[in-house]
Amino acid sequence: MLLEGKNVLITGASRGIGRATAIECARQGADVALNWFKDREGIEETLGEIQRLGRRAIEVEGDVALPESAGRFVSAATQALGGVDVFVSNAGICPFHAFLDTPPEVFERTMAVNLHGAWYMTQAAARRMKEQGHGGALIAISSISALVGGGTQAHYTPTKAGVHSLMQSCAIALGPYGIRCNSVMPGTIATDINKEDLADPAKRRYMEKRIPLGRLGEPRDVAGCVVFLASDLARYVTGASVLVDGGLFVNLQ
Ligand code: NAD
Ligand code: RM4
Repeated sequence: MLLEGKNVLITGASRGIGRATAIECARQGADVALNWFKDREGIEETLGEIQRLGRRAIEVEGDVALPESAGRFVSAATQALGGVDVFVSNAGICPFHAFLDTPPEVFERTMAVNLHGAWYMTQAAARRMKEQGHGGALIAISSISALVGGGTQAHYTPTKAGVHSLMQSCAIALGPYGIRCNSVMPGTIATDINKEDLADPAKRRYMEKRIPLGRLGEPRDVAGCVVFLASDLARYVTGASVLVDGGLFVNLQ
């Protein structure tokens, strides 16, 4: 019960890594507030699983790309749960596209959701934590893509480097308030975001072969790391980033 008594807010919690993180946080004793967008069926499933664990959960619809979604989410969570202890910026998109003909709309939407959304949400959660006066933990779901490129991800990888950098700057800005800021860098985790990209069996096998642990990641592999960073076990960890990639990043030679 690493998160007993904590209220955890998570964006993009209707499926994938966000859902697994919400469920693991609840299993560890947290109450949760879940942001979602255009995926009612998914969020109902996440809520159902959390209620079965006997924890409190609320859902708040909102497009993270809109600045006003952030204040609404944090206010609703504060009202329903009583405060904000942990905030996880997870919502993201990756519409794989060849660089040379990526249209401006695809680039701008990816930036707006992944980077601007993370920024507004993080700021709103941090403001609330400062008001409460007892610290907190901010965690961004960055990526191995913050460190390496992707030929069909040139609009995406800068957003993941961006949220990693955001956590580094926030660690400095918010340290005086006892607010810890870290990022998690998943490798390749099998979710809907890359279902199509990995549908080609040759590409999937190639990816699997490059991972020392011999398999793609599962959403719950990432959730465990988020729980650690959110918990008091990580009380002296801030400004850090943790790769959760089965060893993929170091497997260069
Ligand atoms: P996913 O597609 O399963 O989940 C993405 C979630 O974000 C969904 O619940 C979706 O509804 C939500 N979302 C999308 N746009 C939104 C918006 N505008 N407002 C609010 N919610 C929105 O994908 P996932 O793999 O679980 O991705 C979650 C995060 O993990 C993303 O930030 C992604 O960049 C990151 N990540 C994923 C991988 C991977 O290999 N799957 C690797 C590294 C990082
Ligand atoms: C990650 C990483 C993965 C990819 C997802 C969509 O950051 O690049 O390999 O599948 O994004």
